[in-house]
Amino acid sequence: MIDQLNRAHGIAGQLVFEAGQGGLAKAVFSNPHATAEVYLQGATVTAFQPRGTAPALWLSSQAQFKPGKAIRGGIPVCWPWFGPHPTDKAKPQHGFARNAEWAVTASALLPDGRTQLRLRLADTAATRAIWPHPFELEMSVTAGAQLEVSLTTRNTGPDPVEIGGALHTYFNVGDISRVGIVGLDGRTYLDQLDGNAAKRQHGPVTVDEEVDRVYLDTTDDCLIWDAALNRHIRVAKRGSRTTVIWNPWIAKAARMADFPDDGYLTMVCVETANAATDVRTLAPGGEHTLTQVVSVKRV
Ligand code: TA6
Repeated sequence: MIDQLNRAHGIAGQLVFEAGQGGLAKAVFSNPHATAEVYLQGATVTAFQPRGTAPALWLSSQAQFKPGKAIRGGIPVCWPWFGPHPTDKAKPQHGFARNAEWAVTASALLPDGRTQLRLRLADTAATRAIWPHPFELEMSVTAGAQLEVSLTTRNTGPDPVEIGGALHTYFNVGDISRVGIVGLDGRTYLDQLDGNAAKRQHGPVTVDEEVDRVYLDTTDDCLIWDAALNRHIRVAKRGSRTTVIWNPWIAKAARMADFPDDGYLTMVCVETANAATDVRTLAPGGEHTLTQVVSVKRV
């Protein structure tokens, strides 16, 4: 498997496939701009580190790397719904794309020195048993000074389908008590911790308790100001009008087996989503692309 991947898609000195944690296949990017890693499990980007700065993404030290299990950290792909299934709680939280093994379809060294990997997931009997629709999903991961991740959904079936989801990105921060997230001031959010009550954001988002919010009607960039690491991380997006902010804080961190008890101190999720009022309906043959662009700036 690994040898086959390297023969078909490896790029000498830029992109190599190897057995990662739990023996799961991963692609390792290395170019003059940055290093990055993508597991075929869930097409999960688990690392992105621009040269000269600390890792931009947070990956749980207790993440379980095994088939069928979402990797805790990096950029899990929530699809074809965000959060619990709208009507059937027995269906997997955040859909099934992050639990599935994706196939590599292409790789490229782009003229500007960035490295690109493309992966694909299409319907199977197993997915149709969960969600009775044909589909084709493509993930494109491009690593350079910025990380660009795009998830394209194609409706390959005869009926319209409703698509939700998110690029559920875990960002690495030096000290959550010294973090402010700018870009959501004045926006309405649904507070997932208060019965989805609609509230308004005043000023930067700061975290000193569990935060689980779906911000509505926003296409703006978010800036994660990280004083402890003297940097900010810009999170830009396309194809999304909802941004989710999450930090589990102490009690929830302690309850998650794949999340270290003190992990909440050095992470925050800023997720590029199609959730709540922002789910999309795709006509037969239609497609939708959800894109997140991450860049780091020392300040
Ligand atoms: O993005 C926020 C959220 O929906 C939270 O409610 C929390 O459940 C988080 O996702 C992680 O979900 P997971 O299924 O990966 O444990």
